[in-house]
Amino acid sequence: MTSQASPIKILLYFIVAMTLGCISINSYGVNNHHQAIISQGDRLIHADIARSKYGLDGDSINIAVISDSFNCLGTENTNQASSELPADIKVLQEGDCKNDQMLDEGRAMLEVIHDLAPKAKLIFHAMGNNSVEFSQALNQVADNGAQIIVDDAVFFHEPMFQDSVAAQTIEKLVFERGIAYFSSSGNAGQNSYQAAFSASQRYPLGIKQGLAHNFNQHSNPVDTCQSITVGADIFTIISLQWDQPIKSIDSNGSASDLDLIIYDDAECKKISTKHVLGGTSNNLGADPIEVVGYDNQGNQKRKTIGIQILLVSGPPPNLLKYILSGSSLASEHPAINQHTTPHADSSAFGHANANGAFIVGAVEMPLSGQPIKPSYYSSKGGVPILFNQQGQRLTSPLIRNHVNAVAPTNVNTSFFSPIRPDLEKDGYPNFTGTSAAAPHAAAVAALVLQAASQKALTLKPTQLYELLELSSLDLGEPNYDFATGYGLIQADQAIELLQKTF
Ligand SMILES: [Ca+2]
Ligand SMILES: [Ca+2]
Ligand SMILES: [Ca+2]
Ligand SMILES: [Ca+2]
Repeated sequence: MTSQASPIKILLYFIVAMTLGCISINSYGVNNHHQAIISQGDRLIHADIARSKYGLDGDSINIAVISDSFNCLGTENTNQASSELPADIKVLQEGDCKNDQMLDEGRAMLEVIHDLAPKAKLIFHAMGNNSVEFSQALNQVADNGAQIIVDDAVFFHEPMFQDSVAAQTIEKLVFERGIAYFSSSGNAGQNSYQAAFSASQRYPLGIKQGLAHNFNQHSNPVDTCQSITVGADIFTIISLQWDQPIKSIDSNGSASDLDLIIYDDAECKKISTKHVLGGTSNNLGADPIEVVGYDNQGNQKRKTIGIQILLVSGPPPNLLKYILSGSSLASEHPAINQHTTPHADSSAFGHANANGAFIVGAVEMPLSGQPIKPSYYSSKGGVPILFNQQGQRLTSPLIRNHVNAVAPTNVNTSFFSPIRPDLEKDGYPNFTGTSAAAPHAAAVAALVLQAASQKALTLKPTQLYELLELSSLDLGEPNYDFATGYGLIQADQAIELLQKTF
């Protein structure tokens, strides 16, 4: 995409880049094996044991996946792929297949669920273009009987510090309709910067363009330019937000206007004109959000650039935060090179921080004999909610225990994605990113709900979550942590805990 792209094209681009693990598929590798392809994650989280020991298969439990598309690639009915999904999937709305960036990641998620909970009834709905359309998708799948919903969508315009329209819908579905909700944490990893606005007394582009933020937390020497590196051959997105209420969900909106300027060099000498989209909208009375994209497509190397944050008008925010889009491919993953804020690098935001949602991070499926490692790109929880749904500031920040748990990524499906490394070299492409982790958790939830129904029990989502959390294998820092939550999901232990508790 170039800077001449039409607004519609730009919008499309942002939409495309919103789906986690965003990559483009150039070819479809058909294979000739006839046995079922089972995610290696099935074993790692003992879903295989839960099935065999307790006779579970997810029978009669309805699970909905909300993601980019189901069968835009047209490969669903080709030999191997067709045996990897049940015939009666309800596709309520297909993604926009005219957009050549649709990857059928939703179908890959469904394949994972079908491996772990083979008798579960599956539903698909496209995620839509924004939080509002996503909300409609949520209600649609709920009205079609979903008992469990899982999504992997990211909307860079979703608020960080206040519950979005979609986050509010999720809260209702969970607490009023008893639907269990699973969301991938995101692939941003540690790529978030967070600080109070610090006045540098410098106006690098002139007084009218605004006062530059000083990135140096020690104040001196003043540094109004932060070096970051964007991924190779990809469009990197920065979502900058600050602590003022959101206009788009019924309030007065932002009292301040901030801009984010991108330079083609790490010292902020030359403003980038060719590669940048957005960053300078008027935020007064609108949302306190600037979404900026840097187009590095076509360049096979990562690129180091400089960013500047300017206060154009209004009071200086007490808190500003940005999150970079990420990738499960190291060459595509961006980095913040200086003035990092390691104790404030939370990056699971928007509906991936909704009240009542179970947020799933990722661990890499280990090669045999290797330890289990959290994925470097798995987004951390801890983003503070600062405003209530009416836009009034809370007396103290609300921090939810998100991420809730982790599940495996880098696992086999029949088709997704041929351009990711097939690490264990078994000939099946590996599905990577937190998008691959979340459906493992949702499938285990189906086994737990089935086991509960066999005891004539209807579990509330929060009861289900608690069973998954308390039976998880602790990872990372001892006990709960924002990177791995309560730990790695263990399906057999969750069922055992259910049997003991109820
Ligand atoms: Ca399969
Ligand atoms: Ca602005
Ligand atoms: Ca493989
Ligand atoms: Ca831990």
